[in-house]
Amino acid sequence: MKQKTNQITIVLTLCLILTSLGLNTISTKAVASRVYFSAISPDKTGYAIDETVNINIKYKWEGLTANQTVTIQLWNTTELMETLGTYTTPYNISGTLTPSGTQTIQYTPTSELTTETGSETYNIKMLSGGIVVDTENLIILVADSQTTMSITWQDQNNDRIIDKNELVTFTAYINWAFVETTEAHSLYVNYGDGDKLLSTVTVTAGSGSQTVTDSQGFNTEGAKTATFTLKDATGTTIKTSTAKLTVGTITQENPTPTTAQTSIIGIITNNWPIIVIIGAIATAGYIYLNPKRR
Ligand SMILES: [Ca+2]
Repeated sequence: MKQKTNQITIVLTLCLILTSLGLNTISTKAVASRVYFSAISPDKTGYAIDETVNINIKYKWEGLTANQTVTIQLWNTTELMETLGTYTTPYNISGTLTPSGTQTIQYTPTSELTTETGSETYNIKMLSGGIVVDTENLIILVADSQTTMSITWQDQNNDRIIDKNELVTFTAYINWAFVETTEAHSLYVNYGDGDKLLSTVTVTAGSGSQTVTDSQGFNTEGAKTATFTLKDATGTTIKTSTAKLTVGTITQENPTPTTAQTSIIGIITNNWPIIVIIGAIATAGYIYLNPKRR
């Protein structure tokens, strides 16, 4: 009788084990319901002082069986700055069910994120029922305005020899970035006989470029200069660039830079604050992760 009881106990135990294994298999097959950030980024790689920041937030949801509303908050390192908004997953729209999906929404914070130059890290938090369910970093780079100007020239018959009274066409390439507000500038040229107003250059907010050309002949041989000066509305010099050339039967050494070369130089020059900041972050990270190397 005792032996039979033992057999029943073993069978029941096996049944329990098998049942729990079965339940585990079922529960791991079910997709956990969740809403989370799949990507967060500012709408620009760098901002001018006081420029408006837009934040692109991409949501994903999966395994939902009902609509889920989450609250999105902007935090600095220690405290809540503002609630950016709420987002309700469109699980059930007029009977069409989407248990998983993706949505991108842009938020414009009212908090001032661009008052100082440099790099600042913020946190974007997602809350559901008062509990933080996801957090992502948001890095905002703010840079001082940058303006570059380069000058190229081309003689009329393009043999790089400037004859007396041969017309030379000068081109000024002006590039700018991280400019706070649009402002009218003036471009002057001086061929050795005083400043001459060439053109108005509208330096637009953000980044941009403009080229200005002018032609000039020289009625004497020898060393000449063409100095281009960009001034703002108050008459303050923003940038000066000088082309040096020789009039007479001398082949000039410098080849004319192409527009492409100029723009690559411009890109590097215009983005140097970001390159420096990224380099500093990378170096700090390397030192932090490799303390034994110090
Ligand atoms: Ca020539």
